[in-house]
Amino acid sequence: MSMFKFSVGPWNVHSGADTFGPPVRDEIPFKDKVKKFREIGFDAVQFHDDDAVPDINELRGTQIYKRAKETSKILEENGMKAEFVAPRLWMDYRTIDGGYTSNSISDREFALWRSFRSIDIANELKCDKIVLWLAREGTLCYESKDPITGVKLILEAINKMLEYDKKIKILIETKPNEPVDVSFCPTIGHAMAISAASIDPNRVGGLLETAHAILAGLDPANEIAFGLTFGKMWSVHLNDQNGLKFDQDKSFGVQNLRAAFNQIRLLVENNFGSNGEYIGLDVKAMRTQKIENSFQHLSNSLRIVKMLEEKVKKFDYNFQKECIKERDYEKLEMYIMELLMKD
Ligand code: GLO
Ligand code: MG
Repeated sequence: MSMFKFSVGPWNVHSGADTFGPPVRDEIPFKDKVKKFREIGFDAVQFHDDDAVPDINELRGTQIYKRAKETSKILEENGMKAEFVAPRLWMDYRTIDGGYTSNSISDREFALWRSFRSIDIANELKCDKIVLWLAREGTLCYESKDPITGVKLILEAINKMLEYDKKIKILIETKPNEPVDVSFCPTIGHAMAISAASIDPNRVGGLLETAHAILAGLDPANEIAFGLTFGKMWSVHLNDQNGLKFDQDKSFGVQNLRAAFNQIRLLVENNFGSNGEYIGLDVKAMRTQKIENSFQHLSNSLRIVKMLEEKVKKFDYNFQKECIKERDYEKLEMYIMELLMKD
C-alpha cells in the first residue's frame, strides 16, 4: 500500500506523434482514459483548460461551464478527482511569442482570458489549483525581450489571477528551456522568489518535474526540498530524463534510480500528501509502443514509486547516523547501493 495519492493527465496517453513523425496510435477517447486511469490505480486527473473544455476558444460564458460540468460528471462516474487546471497557452497562434510575456498586448490579453477561464473551469471541477507551465515565457532570440520586464509581466499576470479568485492557488511548473531557448522562470528558486513578491505569497507555490530539474543541471530531490522548505511544493511531476537533450518524460526511475529513490525518500520523510497533494506522473509512452500497451509506462511508473517506498521503509536510519558520525560516507554510499540492488 502506498501512502500517496496519484494523478495523471490525459496527455500522458497519446498518439505517439513527435517533432519528426506523425501519430502512430489512435487517440483514445477521454472517458476511456479516465476509466483506465482508475483501474491502474490513479486517484485524480490533471487537466489543461482545453482537455476539460474542448474548443474553449470558440465558447463563451455558460457554454464553458456546461462543458466543464460534463467533464466533471465523467470524473464522478469513475470515482476520480481533478487535481488542477493548466491554461494550455503554448498551442495557440496568439501565443507564438509567449502568453503573459508576449511583446503583443492583445496576445497578453488572450493569455489572461484563458487563465481566468482556467480558474472558472477549476471551480466547476471542484479543485483549487492552477498550474502554470510557463512554456513560451522566455525567448527564442535573446534580444527580443527585456528579461526584467519578462519577470514583472509574469508576476503581474499571477497577481491578476489571485485577485480574480480569492481562493485559487497558483503552482508554477518550472522548466529551463524547450520550447523556448531561455526561460524567465527556470527553477523552483525562481518560482519561490515570484511567490514571495506576489500579492498573496501563501497562494503561490511550485510544481517540480524531475526531467525539468535535470535539464537545468539540478538535482530533482533538492529542487523539491527547496519548495518544501517554504511549505510551497504543492505537486510534483515525477518522471525521468537521460541527460541534457529534449524533454523525454521517461518512466519514473528508469534512468536515474538513485535520484528517484532520494525523491521518494524525501516525499515520504516529509509526509508529502498530508495536505491533499498528489504525486503526478508526467510520463510519456515510447513511440514504439502498440496501442494496447499504451498505458504501460503509467503502471510501470506507479509500480516503481511503490517499490521505492518499500526501499525507503527498509532504510536503516541508525546505520545512516552511524556513518555520518564516523564521517564514513563511502560506507553510507555502498549501503545505498546494496539497498537498491539487493532484494
Ligand atoms: C512539459 C510539461 C507539461 C506540463 C503540463 C501541465 O514539459 O511538463 O507536460 O506538465 O502541460 O501544465
Ligand atoms: Mg510536467
